[in-house]
Amino acid sequence: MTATTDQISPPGRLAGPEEGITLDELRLASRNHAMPAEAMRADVTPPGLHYVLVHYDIPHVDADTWSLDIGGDVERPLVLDLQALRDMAARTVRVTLECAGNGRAALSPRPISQPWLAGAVGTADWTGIPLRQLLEDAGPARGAHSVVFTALDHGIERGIEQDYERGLTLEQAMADDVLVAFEMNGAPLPPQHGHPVRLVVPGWYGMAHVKWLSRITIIDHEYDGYQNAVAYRTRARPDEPGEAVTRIHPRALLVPPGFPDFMTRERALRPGVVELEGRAWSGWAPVEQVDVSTDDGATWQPAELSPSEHRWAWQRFACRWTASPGRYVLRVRATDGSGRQQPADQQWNLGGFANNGDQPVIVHVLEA
Ligand SMILES: Nc1nc2c(c(=O)[nH]1)N[C@H]1C(S)=C(S)[C@@H](COP(=O)(O)O)O[C@H]1N2
Ligand SMILES: [Mo]
Repeated sequence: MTATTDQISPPGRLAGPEEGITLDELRLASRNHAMPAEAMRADVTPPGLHYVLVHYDIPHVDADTWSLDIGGDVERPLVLDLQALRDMAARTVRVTLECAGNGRAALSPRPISQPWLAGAVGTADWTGIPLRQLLEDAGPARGAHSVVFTALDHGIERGIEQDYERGLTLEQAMADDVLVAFEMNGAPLPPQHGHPVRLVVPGWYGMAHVKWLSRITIIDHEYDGYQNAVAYRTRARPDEPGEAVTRIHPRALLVPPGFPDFMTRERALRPGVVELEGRAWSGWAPVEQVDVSTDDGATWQPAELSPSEHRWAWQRFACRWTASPGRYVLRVRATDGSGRQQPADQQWNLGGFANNGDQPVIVHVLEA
């Protein structure tokens, strides 16, 4: 008898009340790394420090034989190799990418999946061809509704065998700054970030940015594949349809001040005036305010927010703090122009998606 995909792929579940991180979660966590918090200091995340999330295996793709098919309900189906893409007029867009599951490990009960703390984020300069240009070249047929992005990685999720694949509506796909990208920070894409070509959908959570892109298909109905219709939805119970996860909710994170304890990562700091700095972002509207608390959220003061020319990248904020000896819990929270503000608590849902509760940073200010 051969195994069905159900038999080798467990259903989703929540951790028990006292259940620690499982070996399955540790295995995922050691493949999919976070950005170290100290890299929050840089506007563009240095190579290798950007977070990585891969559902299945990193596929081996030969850039010399790779090509991108654009077809389905179009007037002129296209096949483009890497050189053909490189010969077109490219653009570079600075984009902060964040995994929709960022913060999941702190939820209670914890959804068993990639157990992110708060580091599933990074910012890169992505260079590529505007997707709108490629779609216009192919000419969507009348009645075109959605665009499907199919990747070269393949696996099983919750019993369903699939290529990694996501859909956008035609309107979402035609938005400014959506790129079919072949460079990250001025170099060819590294294997783990989608070599040779990936999609970049600025302002959206990571799952929309399909890596190892191989096919773009225009369809005349709403896309109902696994990653859109089943996986990335916020639900309180498994039998609900839930809401699609789309844009990134506002978040601010500190560059951890001082120096860390090896095990706990709690911070030690000498007394005196310190500049607290960090970065803040939102996919809904530009960040308008960042507040800082040094008393665990009891009181807040606004930080100074640096102006930014990059709509889709995080912005620096800073404030001065006169630190005197003692133990402190620092918190920062962002508010964007749509009125969304980071809540004090993580929002719970079954997948642990889009939760953007503000993060405590524990600081011990030493005696002088
Ligand atoms: N083909 C493919 N694309 C993918 C994924 C994947 O597993 N396969 N993971 C998605 C998810 S969930 C995230 S958060 C981002 C992560 O992008 P990065 O690894 O470049 O940071 O890629 C997205 N694109
Ligand atoms: Mo993700």
